[in-house]
Amino acid sequence: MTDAAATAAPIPVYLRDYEPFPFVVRGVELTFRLAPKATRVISRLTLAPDRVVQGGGVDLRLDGEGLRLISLRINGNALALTPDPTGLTIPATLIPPGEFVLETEVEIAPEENLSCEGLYMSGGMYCTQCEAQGFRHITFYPDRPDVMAPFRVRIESDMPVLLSNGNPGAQGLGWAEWNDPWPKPAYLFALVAGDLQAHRSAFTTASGRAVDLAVWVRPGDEGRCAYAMDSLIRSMRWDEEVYGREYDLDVFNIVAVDDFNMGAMENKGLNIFNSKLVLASPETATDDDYGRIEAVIAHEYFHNWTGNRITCRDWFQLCLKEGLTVFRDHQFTGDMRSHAVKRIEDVMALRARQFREDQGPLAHPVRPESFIEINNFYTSTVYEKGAEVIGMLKLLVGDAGYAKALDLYFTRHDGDAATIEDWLQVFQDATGRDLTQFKLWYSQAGTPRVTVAEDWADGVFTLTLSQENPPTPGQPDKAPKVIPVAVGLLNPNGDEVRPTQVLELTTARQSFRFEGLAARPVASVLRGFSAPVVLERAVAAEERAFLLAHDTDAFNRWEAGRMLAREVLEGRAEAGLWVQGMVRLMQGDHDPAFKALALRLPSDDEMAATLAGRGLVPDPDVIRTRRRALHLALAEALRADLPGLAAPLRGQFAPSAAQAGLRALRLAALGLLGRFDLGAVQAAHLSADNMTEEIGTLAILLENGAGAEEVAAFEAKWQGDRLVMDKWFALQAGLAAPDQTAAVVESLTAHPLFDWKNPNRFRAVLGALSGNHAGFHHASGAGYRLLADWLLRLDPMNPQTAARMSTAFETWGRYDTGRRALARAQLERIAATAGLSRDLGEMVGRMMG
Ligand code: B3K
Ligand code: ZN
Repeated sequence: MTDAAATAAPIPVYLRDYEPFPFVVRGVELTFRLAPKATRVISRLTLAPDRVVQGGGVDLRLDGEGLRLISLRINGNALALTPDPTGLTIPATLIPPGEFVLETEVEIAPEENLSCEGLYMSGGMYCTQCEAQGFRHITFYPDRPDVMAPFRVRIESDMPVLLSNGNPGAQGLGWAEWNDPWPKPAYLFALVAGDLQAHRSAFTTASGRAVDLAVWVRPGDEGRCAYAMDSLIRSMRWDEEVYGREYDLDVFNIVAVDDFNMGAMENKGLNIFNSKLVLASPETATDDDYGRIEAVIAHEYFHNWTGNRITCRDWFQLCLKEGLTVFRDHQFTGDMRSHAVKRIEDVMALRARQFREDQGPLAHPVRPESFIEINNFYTSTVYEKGAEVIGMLKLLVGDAGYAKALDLYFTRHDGDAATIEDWLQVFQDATGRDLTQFKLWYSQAGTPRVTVAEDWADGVFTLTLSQENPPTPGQPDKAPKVIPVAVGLLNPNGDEVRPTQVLELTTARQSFRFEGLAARPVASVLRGFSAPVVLERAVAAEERAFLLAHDTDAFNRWEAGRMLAREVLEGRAEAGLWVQGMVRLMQGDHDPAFKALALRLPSDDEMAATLAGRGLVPDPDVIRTRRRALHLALAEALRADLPGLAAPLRGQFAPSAAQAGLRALRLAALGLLGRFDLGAVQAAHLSADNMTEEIGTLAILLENGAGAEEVAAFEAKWQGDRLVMDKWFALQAGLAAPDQTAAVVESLTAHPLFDWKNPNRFRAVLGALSGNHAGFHHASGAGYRLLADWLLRLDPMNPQTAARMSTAFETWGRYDTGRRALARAQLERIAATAGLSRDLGEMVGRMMG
């Protein structure tokens, strides 16, 4: 961003200041004359005062940044007004009464736009990204989600493929028209023009509408679209079957672009995707890539109803569409794959990102109350905790209540720009449940800590649950929340004596009695991770081992192993019980994907968070050493079983959940085997016929300080493939030994293929640096310095990605004084830099507290 707006003093926006827009936009007609250095955007808006909010007699404010205004007319009469750095105000005195037409013509330069926001170029094609406030970089417009209008678009360009939202209209040589009948906010606008190839299919909706489907990619990539298309078709069917939601246009287009700030974008009828979330073949994509493609294709498709047909009144309501859509995509993946495995993976991700956010200086409520740069609030809290909140709501009102509420939500709010109040009202009306206390989940930041105490007397088992809601920035005191705690009871012989029951903890401390038991039971608490809380429970290691062996709830069975492993890594429990539990689990008859998850040790960052949560100062080197030692102890105990567990799969590759689970288990076993037999890993690497095993085995070699030759061979083989080379870069930065991390990263950034302006490549190297816990937090401060250097370099060009990647520093307060001083010095250096973006400036300011 080079315009003045980006460098002006940042002004926070507050939820409490919301005011409706005083005009309605009845129609939008846009003409684009595309040219890399001088694109003309001609806009014709039909406007009228909004009678509901008594508009009229007020100024008309349009947003616009970095636009060269060529002409401005109202009802055909030219106006000579000069825009300010953030937009254009048309004084009330110049606005005729009733409906009027406002025409503007502006010039922009997509080729010079390297921010991946607004209209920009990627790999020779034109594309757009408007959410949250990119449309104002394209033309003057009331760029806010509560202004919804039908759009007609005409694109003029010599590019062969010209796409926009809605249904195709007339077209000819060098031009095409598109017509989107569904009123939408400007953030859902999209345009693509390029030399693209289509992978096509078709879908007929439940009510008989024929929909043409296409995945558009650069020539040469057509062969890698089948899985994305298959995922789309399954998503469309699922949303009809599970939520009764049908698609509503004649076409659905997906376009893959190489330069993209995030995963994908749900523009109406024209989803734009980061190419890494579309393109897949067994040779180039891992099982995790396939899983993510399926989930993100579904997520963007599901937004058609939760986000597009019903959108957000203002950006504070972001979780209304994101929390719900994440919740829906989690349900979808569970249905497609395994609910137990999906839940474990989601909780691991929640703890790694959202708990980390909630327990640091960037903590904010699921519905924030102020922001400086809205793009900084596309966070794990809004998305993942937003989804957890919906999961709790569903538990509290039951499946039938949830289904009833969702039906009411879709009928009552179709076409609306809605709020969290609207959403909760729907649940109150559909189920009769008072949600006043529940609403605190939207307004209070921070992860509650729930403590469990138990008592056994006179045949009565009592569980006493207490909750504590720690202070977060700007929120020193908090009221108790309603926390659904799913509990089951097991007999000492392992049978379940009480099936899962949801206890509602609504006060600071509450007791729940279980009567009629013959013997003291073993409690399985917080089954399925029924609430996003930290559970504090002083349990003997033997009891954890018992639950690891017997719990009928798959999540809690995994959790028992996880907690035991954490305690061993903290030095609070002996390794033996955990190791033996794992050996038994591996010999048992369980889903291979589940076994693979059980074998995964808590990450270094998770251990640092655990220690910090107990008021201790984590030492990254000690954490790393202990983790390696426990891994070795497990390898030794499992020695006899490893060759069997690591055996190659038979038959043809399929990206199915079943095969993915088997491959994950094989790789986990190879990782253990590699502790004494790197030859077996090298052989597996050489014979790999799929990327999951090729990169997975390379990772094991690097973790063990080997793999130099294989790294070189991999580069020679894959240097022409951007997505695969991202993996190559990430692996080396992420797995470098602590003392060498900074040097390795520096040499990677000097590599001719290190195109730092490409967000995927930047993330591959610098994101992997921050994920290398002991390397990034090296006592020399070299990791901190290196990341700060690159953030400062990226910021003037792509502030969104720079700001997002700065969150590597959010945990700086956890560590020892030396590291804290070094990290803080880098934050201060960034903050003191002249011309810092609003995005990075806000993040660094919040992190410094
Ligand atoms: N809604 C977009 C995210 C837009 C991010 C803007 N900085 C993708 C998604 O959540 O589906
Ligand atoms: Zn989304």
